[in-house]
Amino acid sequence: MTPTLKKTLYYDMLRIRMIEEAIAGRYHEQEMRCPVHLCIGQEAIAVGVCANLLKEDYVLSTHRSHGHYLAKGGDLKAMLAEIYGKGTGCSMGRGGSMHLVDLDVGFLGAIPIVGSIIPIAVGTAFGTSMKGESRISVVFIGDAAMEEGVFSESLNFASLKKLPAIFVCENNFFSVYSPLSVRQPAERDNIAIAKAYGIYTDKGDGNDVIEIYEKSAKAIDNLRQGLGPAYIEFDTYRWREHCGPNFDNDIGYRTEAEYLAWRKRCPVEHFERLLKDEGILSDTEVGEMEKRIAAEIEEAFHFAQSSPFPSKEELYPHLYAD
Ligand SMILES: Cc1ncc(C[n+]2csc(CCOP(=O)(O)OP(=O)(O)O)c2C)c(N)n1
Repeated sequence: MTPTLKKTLYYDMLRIRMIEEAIAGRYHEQEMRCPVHLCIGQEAIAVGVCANLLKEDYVLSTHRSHGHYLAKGGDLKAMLAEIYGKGTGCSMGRGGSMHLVDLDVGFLGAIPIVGSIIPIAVGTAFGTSMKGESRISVVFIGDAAMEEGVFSESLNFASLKKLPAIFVCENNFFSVYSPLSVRQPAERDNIAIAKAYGIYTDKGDGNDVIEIYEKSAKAIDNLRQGLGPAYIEFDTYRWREHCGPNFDNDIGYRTEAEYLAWRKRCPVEHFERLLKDEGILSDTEVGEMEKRIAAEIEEAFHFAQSSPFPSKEELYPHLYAD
């Protein structure tokens, strides 16, 4: 991996972190009136996977999609405007944080109904393969989506047709307040389940962007050579509450000690230390990056806040009713 690529991975993770922190910091102003599912702590997976993709490849995601949208190159101004409910938002202010889309960069969409994006991604991969296109479809899911029936049907069909689809599971161990232990039998092994469908599988550390990049590169490489779909799972941890800007380690479903153990392994700080040890990154460069990102964020928030709300007339177009 070249120093330039390593720096890009670092920059992209730092950028997502700073954007998510900025949303968290301004959420109390009550101008962003949709729920937000922040990905702070999980940035490395979005960045490591998407760094392997071409612009024409497709990405699909869930309720926790800010990082995926940004890592695929989604427009920041349009994302923030969407969260503010403005007409300049990427879904024209109708969708909010959970319905991001940027077709220009292949971010096909995000759906918050758990598991529902999986068959859509498989359909997308089916469509592109029928058309003879070379692009691949990557779908990000959480561990709870594995419990939905469509997960099984989708993997079966993707495997049968050797579709160009990559399933990336961000296993953060919780579905809202429910840990894996109350949702899945202890002996359940997601990798074995995915493997049973005859697809390529791998598992890795969701805090290690290089490992994520390399493991997804291998899966994508297999796929581009026609070897069929892949399921890759990365262990990770969401730092903030399930939905919203706050920390909720005090309410009892997980412990502060567990959070702090993951916090200590911060994917951004960990990678920054590594690059500094390797002599690739300096304090000055980090400072410059932070300054550049902060200016971009400021400009995007200004755009979002100063954009108009959609007019009443804009309510009716794009509905399926007459
Ligand atoms: C079918 C369905 N059931 C329940 C919900 C409510 N819900 C929203 S997010 C969520 C947790 C999803 O957990 P996971 O898929 O692991 O993603 P994470 O939030 O941990 O990133 C639940 C249960 C939903 N949106 N859809």
